[in-house]
Amino acid sequence: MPTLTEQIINAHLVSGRMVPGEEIALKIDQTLTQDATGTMAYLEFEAMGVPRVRTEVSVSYVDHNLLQTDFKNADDHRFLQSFAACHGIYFSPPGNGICHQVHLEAFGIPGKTLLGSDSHTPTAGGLGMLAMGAGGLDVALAMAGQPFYLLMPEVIGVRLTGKLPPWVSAKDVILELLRRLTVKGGVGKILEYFGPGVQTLSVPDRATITNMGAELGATTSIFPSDAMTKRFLASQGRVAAHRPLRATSTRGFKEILELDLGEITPKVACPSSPDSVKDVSEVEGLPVQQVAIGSCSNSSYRDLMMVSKILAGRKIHPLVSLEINPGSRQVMENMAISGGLLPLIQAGARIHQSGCLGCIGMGQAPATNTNCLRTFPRNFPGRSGTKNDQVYLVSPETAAAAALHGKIVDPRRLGDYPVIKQPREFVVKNRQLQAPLEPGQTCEVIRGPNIQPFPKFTPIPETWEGQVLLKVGDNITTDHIMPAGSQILPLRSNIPAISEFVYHAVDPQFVNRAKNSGEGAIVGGDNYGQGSSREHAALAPRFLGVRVKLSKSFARIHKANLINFGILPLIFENPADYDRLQPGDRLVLPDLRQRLLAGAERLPLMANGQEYWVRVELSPRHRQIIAAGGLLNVAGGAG
Ligand code: MIC
Ligand code: SF4
Repeated sequence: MPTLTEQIINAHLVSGRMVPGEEIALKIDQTLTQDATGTMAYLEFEAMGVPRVRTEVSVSYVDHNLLQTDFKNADDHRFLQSFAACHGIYFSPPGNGICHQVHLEAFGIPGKTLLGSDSHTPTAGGLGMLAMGAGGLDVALAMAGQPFYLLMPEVIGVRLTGKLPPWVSAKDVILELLRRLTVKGGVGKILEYFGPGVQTLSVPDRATITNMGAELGATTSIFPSDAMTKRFLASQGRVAAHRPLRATSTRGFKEILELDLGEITPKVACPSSPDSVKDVSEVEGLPVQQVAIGSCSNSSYRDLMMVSKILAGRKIHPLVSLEINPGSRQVMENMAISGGLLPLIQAGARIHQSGCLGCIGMGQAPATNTNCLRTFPRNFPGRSGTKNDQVYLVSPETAAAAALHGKIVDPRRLGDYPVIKQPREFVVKNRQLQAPLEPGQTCEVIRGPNIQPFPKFTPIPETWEGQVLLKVGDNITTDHIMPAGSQILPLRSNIPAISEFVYHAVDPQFVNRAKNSGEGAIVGGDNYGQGSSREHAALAPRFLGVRVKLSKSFARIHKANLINFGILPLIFENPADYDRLQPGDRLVLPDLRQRLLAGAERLPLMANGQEYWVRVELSPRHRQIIAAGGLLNVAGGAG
């Protein structure tokens, strides 16, 4: 069996053929959720009536909604904790760390499949897992023992040679790939890394690269499991989880990209897209007022120790606020033990609890008209919480250099490159993971008033009529559709309330228009719905009456979420028709239900009396779900 991807898929294949573009179903070994998507996912799991998860391991992390400005987040945390205890799920409490970092440390196993209700779940690909992001409902189904359906991706080989030069690190590798491939370059693909350069990268480095494969739109990214993987698992007290895995031939790669690590230079993704990549040297001198180091892409022990060594004995620039968000409690503890925390404190850093924090706008919003350097994976407009924000994505090395100088500086100017030694054995005994109760033990799920019942959705009508409610451009993110941040994230378990914020920053009138127009459609460009896995970006528009989305192409997870909640994703047969449709246009899809269920691959669409043609790229299973008005209407969701 040639590629590692094919080996793992083959071992988990429940149905379908491994032919790119065909629908396959995979057995899922492990699941993860985080709180912002997890509360809804567990409510959906509960609706399926399955008493205990049927996976090998399922973990519920609390890492996103850590601000407790009122009862809502705290209530959801209690719900998640009690729900996990009752249903066979491990629980990682607030402050314990970002789901992806903790999963690498405590649960990831090479060769296993992992489905997570977070788009950065592919982080675990750094350990040789086939790890994918999905909407909460798909994760709920996996917990209920159902397979995960996806289109078989093309496997792209990325052949790594050479070794990273000093001051260049894993973040620069993935930024280089984003420069080459853009935010839609990975759609429908899995990136599999191989070649002699692989062994020069540690597991956390690999995880930085697979993490931001999400920004390429890739289904996932994966590294082999080798001696480096074994060393990492041993350092976590889990050497027994190791097994060697690698591609045995390159025949299965659709294409091979060559990347000489030795040629990579420090990179920066400029505002406001992860693929607006330049060399750091091109933006040197730009004043910087905030530097934030953390997130699931760069907050491992190595990353923070690097920053600590760079700052040791120095003070940060007086006009810079340096925020340190450790990836996990374990990272913090081991930093403290090996003396890495003190230099950060003495240099003037603001050290926060472990979690997502400013990465998803939960605090740490930058000041107006200032530049901000972050080691995070995303810099979509306004995501930081500040309007017109100017967020640059960089490596920890480049971030630390800016914190010292108050401006962007090529880190290669800093002198000797610090050597970071990974502990042979991390102190792991304080992992604050709570195991579930044994079956049969009495337990109670605690629900606060923030949790509102799930809305009911109607099946698709025979003929659909509606109006174009909004027209947007290319690469619209789920942050545009359903923003996050401290005001909106606490409403994730209350669909009527969160729906008030759909397309909030793009068009503040959208919600009223949708509510007053009956059913409607949204018209989008290429790669519609890229970014986060949040199913609320489908669920909330659906609640407002959006039944159809028309675009030039869709991002994978968002398209799956649309289907799950009964929204019909249609593709312009002639992309130029995008220019002809306008907000307010009256649309009719004649005999929609019958055509959809009969398997029509193209549908006539009447708009203002003119006929257009749209493509339907849906499997028979998808068509059933959409016709029923959503997956939860199909035999309790387990269909
Ligand atoms: C993100 O980075 O955008 C998030 C917040 O982690 C999301 C999940 C969410 O919206 O809750 C993701 O990546 O899927
Ligand atoms: Fe959290 Fe940011 Fe990672 Fe999303 S990208 S999981 S918000 S740290």
